[in-house]
Amino acid sequence: MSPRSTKVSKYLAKHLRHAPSEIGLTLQPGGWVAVDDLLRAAGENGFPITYDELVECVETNDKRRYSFDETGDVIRASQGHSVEVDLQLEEREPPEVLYHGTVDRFLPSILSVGLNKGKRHHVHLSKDFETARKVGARRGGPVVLTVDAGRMHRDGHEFFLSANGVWLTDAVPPEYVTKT
Ligand code: HQG
Repeated sequence: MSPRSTKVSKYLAKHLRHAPSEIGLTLQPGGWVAVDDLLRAAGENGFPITYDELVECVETNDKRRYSFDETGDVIRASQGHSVEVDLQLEEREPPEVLYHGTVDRFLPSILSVGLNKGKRHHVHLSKDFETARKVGARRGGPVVLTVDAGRMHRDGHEFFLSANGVWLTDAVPPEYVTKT
């Protein structure tokens, strides 16, 4: 990602996940907004983005955070929202094991009450260890937890897979979490 794309990505994260109303946008079901509305709102609110910059940001994004629908007329963040929106994700059977990256200081709480979603819609889980390690490293020395996703699913917990490959669930009770 170019430095400009990283800036655009951060702006999109803020307004497609957390604060659309701050620039006069409302997310449609699925989290979609019209590309024209987004570009107009960004320009009117002091962060002009060209259509080509938007496409470059979507296509080169390190985590494929954003996608256009098949018409190309609307865009959304695939996951990570805090604003209330129905992402219309389909329930999926998860792999036997998923990983969650965090830091040491959260461990006592996580091992006692489990993983909770905090401000986001879901707890975010990764299918590979390395991705989880990077997620944890955003906050300090990373600690990777193993989640018994297969067992959770058999016990009735729902899982969803975002368009960019992040596994999502409502909460992970502590009995399914192990420190690796
Ligand atoms: C922790 C980024 C104490 C949890 C990433 C995490 C991801 C608890 C933090 C995506 C807890 C929440 C999401 C408990 C959970 N007690 N701490 N009971 N349960 N926590 O940012 O998973 O770059 O909301 O371990 O790559 O870190 O934005 O979630 O440390 O995919 O696209 O509370 O965000 O993607 O933090 O990250 P977050 P996350 P993007």
